[in-house]
Amino acid sequence: IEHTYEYEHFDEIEVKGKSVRDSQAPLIQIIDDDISMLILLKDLLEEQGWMVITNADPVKATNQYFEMQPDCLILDIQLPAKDGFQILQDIHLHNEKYFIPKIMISIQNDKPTRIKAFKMGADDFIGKPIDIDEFIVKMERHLQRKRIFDQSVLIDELTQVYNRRFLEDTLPRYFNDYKRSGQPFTISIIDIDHFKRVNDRYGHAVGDFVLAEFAQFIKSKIRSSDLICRYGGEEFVLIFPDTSNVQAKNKLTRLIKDFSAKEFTHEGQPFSVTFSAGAFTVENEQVTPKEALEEADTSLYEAKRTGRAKVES
Ligand code: GH3
Ligand code: MG
Ligand code: MG
Ligand code: MG
Repeated sequence: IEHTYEYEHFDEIEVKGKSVRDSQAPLIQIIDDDISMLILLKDLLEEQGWMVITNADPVKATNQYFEMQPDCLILDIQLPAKDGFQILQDIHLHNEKYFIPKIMISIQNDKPTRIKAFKMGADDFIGKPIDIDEFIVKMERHLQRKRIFDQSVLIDELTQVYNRRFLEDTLPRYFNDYKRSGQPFTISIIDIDHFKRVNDRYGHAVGDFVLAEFAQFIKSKIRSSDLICRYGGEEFVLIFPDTSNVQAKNKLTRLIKDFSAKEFTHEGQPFSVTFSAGAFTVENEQVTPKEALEEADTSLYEAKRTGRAKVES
C-alpha cells in the first residue's frame, strides 16, 4: 500500500529553536509514520515534563532535526520515502560532533536489523510493541547522559571560541577578582550589524563563514588575558580584565575599524561587515554579573540605534 502524506498536522514546527527556547525541559523528537504511536509516545513523554516534537514526514523531520537540535531522537525504521536508516545516515553525513541519543523503535525486531541499527549510530533499539515502563526508564537514562555531555562542552563548534555556558561559569570569578584587587574590568557585548542581510544575500553557509571569521579575528586582536565567548547567534561577550572604560572603548573602536576594513568575497564580489559594541565597566562592588551584562546590552542597543559600527557605554 502506498503511503500518503496526510499527516501535516503532526509536523509541529512552532517549538522555537534551541538557542531561543525558554524552557529548560529536554526536547525529544519522534519520527514515526504511525499516528497512533506518535500520539501515545507524545502523551507519555509529555507526562514526564519533557517537550516533544513529532514528525510523520521523514524529509521534513531531518530538516527539523538540524534546526531544533533535540536532546533525544526516537526514530521508526519503516517510513515512507526515506527509512530510519537513511535518516541516521543523513544525520551522520552532517558530520555531527555533538552527542544526541538516537533510539530506534521498530516492529522489525530481528537480530540483523538491530545490529544494523547500532552499526549506523543508534544508541538504543526498542522493539514494538513498546513496553512503557522500560521505555520511560531508558529515556531517563539517555537524557541524563545527554545532560552530562552538554555540561562538558565549553567550546562553540562553529566559531571555536568559548560558549555561553563557559561564560556563565567564569564570569563570577572576574567579580571576585575585582573585589580582591579593586582593579576595574570591562564587559562588552558585540553584535554583527545587519547580519540577516549577509544570510539573505549570500546564503547561510557564507553567514556561518563570516561568523567564524569574525570570532577568530577578534580573538587574534585581543590580549591572551582577555576573553571572547559566543553569547548567542551573532553576539559575543568580551571581557577585558584590568581595563578602564576609556581604555576598553578605545580598544573596541579600533577593533570595529579594523574589522570593517576586512574584505570578504562572494562569487568574486567583495563585501564588508561591521559590528557594534556596548561596554560596561565594573568599578563598584554592588553590581552583579547579570546587571553588568544588562548594562552592556543596553549600551549595545544604543550603539545600534544611533548608527551602528560604533561603541557605546
Ligand atoms: P542588527 O544590526 O540590528 O543586529 O541586525 P541583524 O540583522 O544582525 O540582527 P538580528 O538579531 O535581527 O538578526 C541576527 C541574524 O543572525 C538572525 C539569524 O538568522 C542570524 N544567525 C544567528 N545565528 C546564526 C548562525 O549560526 N549562522 C548564520 N548563518 N546566521 C545566524
Ligand atoms: Mg513505520
Ligand atoms: Mg546583529
Ligand atoms: Mg543579534
